[in-house]
Amino acid sequence: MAAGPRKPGDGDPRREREGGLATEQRPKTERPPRFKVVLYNDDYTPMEFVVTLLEQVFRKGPAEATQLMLQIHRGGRGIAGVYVLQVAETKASQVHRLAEQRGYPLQAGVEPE
Ligand code: TYC
Repeated sequence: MAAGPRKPGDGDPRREREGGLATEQRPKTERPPRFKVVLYNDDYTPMEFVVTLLEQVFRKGPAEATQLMLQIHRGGRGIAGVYVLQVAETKASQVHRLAEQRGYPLQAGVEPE
């Protein structure tokens, strides 16, 4: 029997359903996973430095940066931002590099959202 090109309707009805609309309906809009950049409190990093870092690295406005710094100061840690993995890791590295340049022990971590 000659095997010509397969057309819709000439196959196994189970396969027909699998290849049909039912499996095509989910739009391909899956988001990549996101990661939190967490800043930790310590006793030595100056408040003003943390505020400036939140403004420059995490693009916070002055009021939000100040509130977040105080929240970290009082609560021990806080979320500076949420990003795709590569961006989160870059920002955590920037925190460490800038703090190290000034001799401050400020620590940042990356956690799944
Ligand atoms: N606790 C620091 C101080 O009193 C300020 C500080 C805030 C440090 C937030 C780190 O992530 C931090 N100077």
